[in-house]
Amino acid sequence: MNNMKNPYLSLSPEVAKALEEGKPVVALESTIISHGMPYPQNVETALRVEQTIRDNGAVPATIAIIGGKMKAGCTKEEIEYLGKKGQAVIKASRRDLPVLLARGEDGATTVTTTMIIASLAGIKVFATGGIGGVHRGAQQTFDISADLEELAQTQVMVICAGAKSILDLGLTLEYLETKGVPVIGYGTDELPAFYTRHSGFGVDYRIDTPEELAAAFQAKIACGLKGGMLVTNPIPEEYSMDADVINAAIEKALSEADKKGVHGKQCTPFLLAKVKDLTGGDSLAANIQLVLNNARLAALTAVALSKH
Ligand code: PSU
Ligand code: MN
Repeated sequence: MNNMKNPYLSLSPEVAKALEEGKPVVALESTIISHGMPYPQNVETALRVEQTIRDNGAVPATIAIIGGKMKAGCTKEEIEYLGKKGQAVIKASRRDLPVLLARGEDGATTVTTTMIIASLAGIKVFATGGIGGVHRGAQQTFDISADLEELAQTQVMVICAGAKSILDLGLTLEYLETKGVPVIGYGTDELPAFYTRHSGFGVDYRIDTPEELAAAFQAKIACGLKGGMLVTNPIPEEYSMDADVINAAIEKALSEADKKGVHGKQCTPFLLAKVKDLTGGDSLAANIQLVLNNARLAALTAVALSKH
């Protein structure tokens, strides 16, 4: 661990103490706050997620870049600040870190940068909603999220609700296979598709308990295998959306993005916001529930991992 030596890394006192004592800690990303949900539901959700992690025995560490520091453990005020500023905060991926840190700027961390900072801090488990992946049409656009490369190289377990079908799920799985990232279904053999429990694509392994998730990741760490593990946790049945409704909204959002020529880092936030508008907020409600569900599983898994 090099958190003492890195002048850009700043742990909150609570997170620092928990890590020192070997207590379970769960990392949380901040792009989901600034770019993934509208204000004020983004801030409310971020705080509920933190509470859920506490209720299940772990310490939450919301991760962001504030004033050129990589923070592991944001304050309530910092979460409120990121949530209010929304899309005006820079969405920070791996390539953005050097300049943002050198300039003392702020940035909302994606799955990629949250994994990097979690790993620097010594946090092994990270809960979020959805990950980036291979976009539809990537054969032409080359639009493949840096999240997949990070999963290939940084040793953090990422617990999500699968990937949205704004992506090409089949190609996303192929990419993860090539990169040697285990894709686990929690209580399922099928990759969940974020808003719905089914995608038609199989996962590598089904695991049914937090203890077994922890044991598998511990084995990876013990062998010094670089890279993470992707745990896909289906949205609870009662909150899952009608597949036809959500797929129609996704198709519409994709064709609008295409018409407007949306590309690069704007692509994912544009599609997320469009889908939310088109489904009249139902997708937001589902989004909130699946994040809470992932936070709970992440906390239980971090607890199990802390016993290894
Ligand atoms: N997918 C979601 N919600 C999100 C994101 C993706 O369902 O909030 C965010 C995450 O921060 C993810 C990032 O890491 O978008 C991926 O962006 P891109 O596709 O530009 O790599
Ligand atoms: Mn992209």
